[in-house]
Amino acid sequence: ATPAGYRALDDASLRDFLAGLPDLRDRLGGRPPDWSIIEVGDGNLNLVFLIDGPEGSLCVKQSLPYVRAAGESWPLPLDRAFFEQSYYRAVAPYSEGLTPRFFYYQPELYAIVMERLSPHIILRRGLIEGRRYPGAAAAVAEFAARSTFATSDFGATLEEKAELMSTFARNTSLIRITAEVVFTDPLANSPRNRWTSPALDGLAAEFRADSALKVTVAEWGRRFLTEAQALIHGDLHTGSVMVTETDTRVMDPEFAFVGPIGFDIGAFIANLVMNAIAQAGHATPGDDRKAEADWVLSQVPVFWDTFSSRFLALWDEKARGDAYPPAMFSNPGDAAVLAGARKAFVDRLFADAIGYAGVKTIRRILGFAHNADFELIADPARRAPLEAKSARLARTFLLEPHSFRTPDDIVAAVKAL
Ligand code: ADP
Ligand code: SR1
Ligand code: MG
Ligand code: MG
Ligand code: MG
Repeated sequence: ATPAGYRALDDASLRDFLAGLPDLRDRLGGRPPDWSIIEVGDGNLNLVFLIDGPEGSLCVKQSLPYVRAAGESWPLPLDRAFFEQSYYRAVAPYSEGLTPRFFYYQPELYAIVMERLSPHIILRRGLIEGRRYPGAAAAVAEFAARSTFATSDFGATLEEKAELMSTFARNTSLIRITAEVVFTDPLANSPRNRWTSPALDGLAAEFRADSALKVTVAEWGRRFLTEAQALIHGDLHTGSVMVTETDTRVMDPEFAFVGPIGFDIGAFIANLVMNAIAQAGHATPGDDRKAEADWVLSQVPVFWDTFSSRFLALWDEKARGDAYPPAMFSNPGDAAVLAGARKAFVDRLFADAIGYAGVKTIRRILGFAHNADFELIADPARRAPLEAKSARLARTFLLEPHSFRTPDDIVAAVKAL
């Protein structure tokens, strides 16, 4: 049952709620009737309000007791807001300027008050419009490197990591959503699945009949549930990043838990690749989108190279955890061998990212939650071939992973499609 103190906020109750919080009221300025409030949630799960006052603005995000994109027939516990604010607090020391500023959490309302990002837009939307964001991939990579290194067994003590594991292991409602809608459903006969039909009926049946593909996805699902490497964002697609041409913020971390780093890295890579493939579907006479597709694809190596070099640099500068403990490697002769072992670990993260990128792509084409990159291509006759190309590339990621040793291998494979 919905907790007694909870009510879904509306214009009047949100005004009252903020009016009772002096610091936030001061940020907005004026009096409550002077504030303008709009609900802008366009995600799959939650309510999001933007509040503008004479002196400033705020954003309030609130859990609903169901999956917004499905309606009340798909109930969902409210506690995702608790985990979202826990994540913002946990990564705050490492993410200055790379997330919205977190201001306040109201536990009975499951409501988070944070900085309203403006004039930022969702990265995915900007890319679909053919815009370029020169610093975005590197900023997301910097964020991922800092937040995962600091919460890994290399950057945190085992006690610190145990604390994170104990908090975020309870984010089971959302971990279950990922287990089901990302890993299980797309290759099973789930009534929640959908695809561009009838054009992709054959592809969907072929994928569901592919035992080798299913075993591989199941193995990545096992790793997702068992490899507690670091505190990860858990939903790091291009719709979880807001940008201007000069500023990038990672947001919407409600799926956070201590899991495999490659899951976040693979999510971001998969979403860049899907956007690049989808560009042709947004072409108009006089704007073929080829240069835009190439540019988006060029951000895959930027993203990986920044992530891997920053993760390794942090390991060099800030090793203090209980895995590869610095005390074991105090001989001058240890340095080169240790550097090689660290590089090998990061290379394994790339291999993990390829696997998760494959899984995360297939779910967007055959599963419940599709992405705007493809969905905004209105004509199914244009959309389906691009979705099919993405799905087949994803299958290659999963079944021929050794063909993808570097990000340039991904770029070459997309260009060869
Ligand atoms: P969901 O968890 O339901 O996906 P999101 O956190 O992704 O919700 O937010 C949904 C939308 O609300 C975003 O796509 C964005 O347009 C807007 N939004 C979210 N947070 C902010 C913010 N801090 N500032 C401005 N707009 C925001
Ligand atoms: C039922 S929720 C579907 C998806 O929306 C979220 O943004 C996550 O990506 C989740 O898998
Ligand atoms: Mg979202
Ligand atoms: Mg979300
Ligand atoms: Mg052009």
